[in-house]
Amino acid sequence: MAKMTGAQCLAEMLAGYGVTHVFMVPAVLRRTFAEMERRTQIARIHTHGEKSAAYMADGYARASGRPGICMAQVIGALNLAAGLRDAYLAHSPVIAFTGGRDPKTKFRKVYQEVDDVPAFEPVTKLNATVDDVSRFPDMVRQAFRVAVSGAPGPVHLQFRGNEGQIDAEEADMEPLVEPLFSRVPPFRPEPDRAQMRAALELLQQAERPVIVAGGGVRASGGGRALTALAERLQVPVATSLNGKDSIPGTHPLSVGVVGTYSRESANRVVAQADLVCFVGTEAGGMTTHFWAVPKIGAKAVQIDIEAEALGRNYPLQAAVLGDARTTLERMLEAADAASAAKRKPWIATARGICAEWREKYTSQLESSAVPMRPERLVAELTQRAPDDALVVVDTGHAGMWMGGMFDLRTPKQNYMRSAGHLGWAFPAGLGAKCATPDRPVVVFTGDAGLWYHIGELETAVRWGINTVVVVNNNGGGNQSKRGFDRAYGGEQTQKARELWTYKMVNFAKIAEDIGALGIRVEKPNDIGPAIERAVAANRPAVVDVVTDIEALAPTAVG
Ligand SMILES: Cc1ncc(C[n+]2csc(CCOP(=O)(O)OP(=O)(O)O)c2C)c(N)n1
Ligand SMILES: [Mg+2]
Repeated sequence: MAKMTGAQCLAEMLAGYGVTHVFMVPAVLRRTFAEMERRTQIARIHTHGEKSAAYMADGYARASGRPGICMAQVIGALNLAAGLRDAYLAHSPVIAFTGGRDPKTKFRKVYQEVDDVPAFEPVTKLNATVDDVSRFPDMVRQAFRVAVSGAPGPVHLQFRGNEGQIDAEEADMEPLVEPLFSRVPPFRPEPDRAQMRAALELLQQAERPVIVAGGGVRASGGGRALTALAERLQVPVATSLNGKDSIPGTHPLSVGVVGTYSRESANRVVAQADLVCFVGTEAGGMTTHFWAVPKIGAKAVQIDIEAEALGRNYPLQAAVLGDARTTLERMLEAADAASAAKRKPWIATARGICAEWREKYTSQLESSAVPMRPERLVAELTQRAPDDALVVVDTGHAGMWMGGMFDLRTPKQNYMRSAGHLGWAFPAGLGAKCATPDRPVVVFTGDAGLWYHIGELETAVRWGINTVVVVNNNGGGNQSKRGFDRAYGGEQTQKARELWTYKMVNFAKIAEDIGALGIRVEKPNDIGPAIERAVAANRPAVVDVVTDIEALAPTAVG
């Protein structure tokens, strides 16, 4: 134990946990920032908003498996809480620090203050206050422990003082660090042998099984074990959006993303399966097209690290509690390859369904139309994304186009997606690049998505965060078009377009103005070279691709 300030303790602990960047809007924990400069190499990225700071921390966390740290003073706390929502939905280990009320002044209408703590409740696994400086070490350790354990997720610590001035106080403390909790997963629980065998037997007996792999496979680094098991037993693999990078899209057993933002082939294969094996997925609404694919009552087995996920949405023939990678490895060790032969016809059927999907969409994927088809843009990205690219995708149409039509070509490529919040991808892509500076990071977003946090282009330039942003720019949020047609009882009025269209803007020009590389693309043959140039530039870059505002992504097959 040594007498030290909270600021010294916190700076040393963050460095000890391997934190390389923190994301925030000042002013919070100011003395901690001074100590970071004195004692650590931590980069202190100040952003243009607390929500984007949270998204950057989220992108950092999902890209690296290490907790992402974001911060706000009391007045920015709810902006930060709003930004934890996506991390909560996607099980991303984000740790948020805020300033908070001082017992000496609370309830006296102190400047900028409300009780922020309740607002963090629905978006965190742990939501706690640090009221005495001597609690810094144990509370920070608990924050890391909770964020990365089990199904990971956000944590909030509120530090006393609107700017967390408690960090100036002294106590006898030891800045003890537990490296075990510096990344996901700290533990790899072994499955119960009998339960694992029961699931395996069912998979081996099935004639038309399918595996649905989710974000839990990605978090446990289970992609290789998943692919090996699928190959050994000859089982097609569909994924959730969060699990898209657990098997390359070009693998012969991959049938695509299943659910609502999906690929028709995946939905058809899952709907025809005689057994669905869920691995590391909550089998939530998005992954099952609101429990229509497969239908409730379909024969199912499930593997998850959280007991409460097992059977929540589908009654199970076998439930296996365990780490996804470990469980898949145990199944692989025990798998009977001879059982694969009977699934030859099923594999042929699944391949046929995939071929039908490709044939159906070839004309769009190869379209030379102007204004361009988004399908062509996505096909170009499949071909041009570097072999080790980390692709970060927004929601809405971006999630539909990319989830359904983009393919990862190698196991070294990764994919992360907004769990529902428009505007997440750009800041998340900046955070991801901070976490993995040696990898090309490519963001895919619509124009409405980019507008949300476009100010962070300045952050990217200021810090040299060389993320490439590909904008599917149609001058509006045209995913809303169908919804407004329905709302108007058929076809919307011309005036209704004011509800979802914007001024068509040249984002490449804005990027250039701020000091990034900007490339405007108006012809399909120019997309590929523009992406390659942007990736090679090693600068923050925006590839602004003008596409057809009437183009709508195919809806899910039920
Ligand atoms: C925070 C948030 N607010 C609203 C929405 C609803 N929403 C989904 S897609 C979308 C428009 C998307 O526009 P854009 O990014 O330009 O993509 P496009 O549909 O034009 O391809 C909206 C408003 C959302 N997903 N998240
Ligand atoms: Mg748009």
